Amino acid sequence: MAGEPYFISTAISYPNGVPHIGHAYEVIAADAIARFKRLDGYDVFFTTGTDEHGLKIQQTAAKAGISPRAFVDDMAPRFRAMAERLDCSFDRFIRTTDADHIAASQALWRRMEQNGDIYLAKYAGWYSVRDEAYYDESELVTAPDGSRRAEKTGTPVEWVEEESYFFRLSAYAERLLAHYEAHPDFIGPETRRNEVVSFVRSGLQDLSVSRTTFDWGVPVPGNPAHVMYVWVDALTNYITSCGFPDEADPRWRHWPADLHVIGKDIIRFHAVYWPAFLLSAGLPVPERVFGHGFLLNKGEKMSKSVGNVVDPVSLADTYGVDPLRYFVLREVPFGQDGSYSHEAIVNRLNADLANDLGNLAQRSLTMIARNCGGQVPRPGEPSAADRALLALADALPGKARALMQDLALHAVLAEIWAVVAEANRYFAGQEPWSLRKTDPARMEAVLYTTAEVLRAVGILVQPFIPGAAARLLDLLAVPVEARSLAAIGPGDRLAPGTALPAPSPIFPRYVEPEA
Ligand code: ME8
Repeated sequence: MAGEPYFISTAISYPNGVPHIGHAYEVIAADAIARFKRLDGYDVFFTTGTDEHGLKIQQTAAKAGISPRAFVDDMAPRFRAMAERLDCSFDRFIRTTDADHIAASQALWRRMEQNGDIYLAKYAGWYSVRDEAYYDESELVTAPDGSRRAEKTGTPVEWVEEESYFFRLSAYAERLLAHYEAHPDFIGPETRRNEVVSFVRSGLQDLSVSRTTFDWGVPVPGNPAHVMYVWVDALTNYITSCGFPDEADPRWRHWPADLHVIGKDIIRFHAVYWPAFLLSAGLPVPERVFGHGFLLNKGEKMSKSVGNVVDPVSLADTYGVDPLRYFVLREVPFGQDGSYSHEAIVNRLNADLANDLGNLAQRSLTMIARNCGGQVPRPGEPSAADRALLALADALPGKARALMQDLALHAVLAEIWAVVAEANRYFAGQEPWSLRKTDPARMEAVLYTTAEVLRAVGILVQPFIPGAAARLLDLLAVPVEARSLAAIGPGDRLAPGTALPAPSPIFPRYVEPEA
C-alpha cells in the first residue's frame, strides 16, 4: 500500500518480570491507533518489543541462576506472545539484543561522538538500579529504615563512582526549548508538556551514558570496558527498526516517527534525551511523544507484595480479547490514569458490547434472515428518520479522524456508541416487527437502514475490537477490500439482494461462573 508513511511505536518493555496490564494497555492503545491509520490509507509501520540490557536484567538473571542471555531469551517471547494474543498488529517486535540493534546503537554513538558531544570523565552520584537512573541529592529522601531513596519512585539508591562517558546534554537546552515552541504537538498531553518544558528551562546537566560496573549492554565503540547506559541503547530501538544507519533501507522512509506511545513515567527520556541524541547525530526528531496514564487495579498501583498483579493474558481468557481491548480504550481517557476491576469490565462488556451493539446486530440480522430471505433488504424511498440516522453514521469518519488527531481514543468510541444508541432508539421507535404485517416494504427500509448503520459502525470499530468487527462485517457480507474508512457513506452502501450468512451473536453476555 502506497499511502503516506506513518510510524508508531510503543515503549519497549523491561523483560525482568512477566508482562503486566500496563504493558498490555500500551500495546493495545498503540495498536488501535496503528489500525485506525491503516484504515485511513496510511502506510503504517508499527513496532513494539523488549528492552533487554542493563544492570537490573543482569541482576535478575543472576538471581535466577542463569545467564542474562538465557534469561531474556526466555522472557522476551512472553511479551511477544502477549501482544499477539491481544490481537496487536505490530510489524516488528524488536529485541535490543538483535544484531541489527547493536550495530545501530553503535552507529548512533559514533555520530554523537563525531559531533563532539561525547566525552570521558569521572562520575559520582546516587544511582537507583531499579530505575536505571542517577538522582541528584535534592531528589532523595530518607526512608523510615534509614535508607536513601529516590523521592519520585521510592526506589533505593546507592553511591556509585565510576569512569563514564558523558553526553553533552547541557548544550541542547536552547535547541530543545525552541523545538517545543515551534512544535506545540511534540509532547502530549498538555500536563506532560508543561512538566518537560519546566524541567528543560531549569537547565540541563550532561548525561552519563556509559557504565563499567557490569557488562550486560552494548559495548561502547572503541572502548569495550564500557557498555552504553541502557537508555541510550533502548531509545535507539526506534531507528534500528527503520533500518538505521542504512538510510537507503526502504524502512527509512518511516523515520522520523509520527508517534511514540509511552507511559507518563518515561516522558523525560523521550522528550528530552531522545531528541537531543538525534539532533546531535544530525537526524530528524520524532513528530510526537505521547505519555499515557497508568492503569491501576481498583485504584491501587500493582505490586507483587500487594498481590494484585494481574496477568493480561488471563484477563483476555476470562473476558475475551475484544472486550478487554474495548474496556481499556473506552474506560480510560487516553492520557489520564484509569482503574480496572472485575465489576467495571463486566459492566462495560454487558452494557456497551452485549446490549447496545450486540443486541442491535442480533435483532436486526435475525429479522433480515427470517423476513428478507437472508438477503440485504431494499431501502425503498428513505424517510426523514432513515436519512437522519444515516447522516449520523456517515458523519462518523470525519469526527473520528479529528478525535484521533488528538489521540482521544475514548472519545472516538463514545461518538460511535452515541450512534449505536441512536440506532437502538430508531429501531425501537420504528418497530419493524409490527411493520412485518402492515407494511413489509417499510420494514425492509428500516432493516436496511439499521444494517447500513451497522456497516459503518463495524468498519469504525475495527481498530478497537478487530475480531468482533470482522465478525460483524462478515455477517453483513462486506467484502474485505471495502472495509476502509473511505467506504463509509453513500458511495458504498450495502447492495440490496446480497446474500447474508446466517446470523450468530457477536458479543456473548458475561455471566458469573457458578460459585
Ligand atoms: O520503562 N499502566 O519499560 P517498562 C500503564 N524499558 N502503563 C504502564 C504501567 C501501568 N501500570 N506500568 C508501566 C521501560 N507502564 C523502558 C522503556 S523505551 C525506549 C524503554 C508503561 O517495562 C511504562 O510507562 O518499565 C512504559 O511506557 C511501558 O509500560 C514499559 O515499561
